[in-house]
Amino acid sequence: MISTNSKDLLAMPISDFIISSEKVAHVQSGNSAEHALLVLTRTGYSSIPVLDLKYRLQGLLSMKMITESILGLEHIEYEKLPDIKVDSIMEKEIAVLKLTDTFQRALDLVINHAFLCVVDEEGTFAGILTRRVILKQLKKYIYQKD
Ligand code: 2BA
Repeated sequence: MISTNSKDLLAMPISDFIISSEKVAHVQSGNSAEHALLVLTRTGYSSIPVLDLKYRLQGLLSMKMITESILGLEHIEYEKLPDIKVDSIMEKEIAVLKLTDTFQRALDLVINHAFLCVVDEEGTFAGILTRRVILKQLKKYIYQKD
């Protein structure tokens, strides 16, 4: 049976838990793959959001997407990096949360995604919700129950 506490948690809006946009490393869709590679390497994150000039969410970019874009038959073609644009290699079909979504929807989605991008009603990027934050909240509620 689900405890009252857990029900409360599941119904909570995610807005309380997000890492706000200014703290999230991102790239712009018009950036080159070379720039994106630098951002990913310097921040240490394996995947980051892609935004347009108006801060609207466009997709996700990972190290794997960059590597695959320069994989030749015999060797990795690093010299191509400056000519490849982020929007031609990013993942566009991504799971997205709205600021008004509940913790329950986020919990369902973080099973398959390490983090989720959050947008406002206009599609402007508001931040991310990470698996780490979700697990910390769950832990808090489970221990409270005991
Ligand atoms: P990953 O980069 O694969 O990181 C997996 C986990 O490793 C992170 O889990 C975090 O616990 C740790 N970690 C990795 N890089 C870190 C760093 N530079 N500083 C501190 N901890 C680091 P979560 O915190 O749950 O994050 C899940 C995913 O969300 C990350 O996967 C990354 O793709 C994205 N992410 C998290 N914070 C971000 C930020 N500030 N900017 C951009 N993307 C972020």
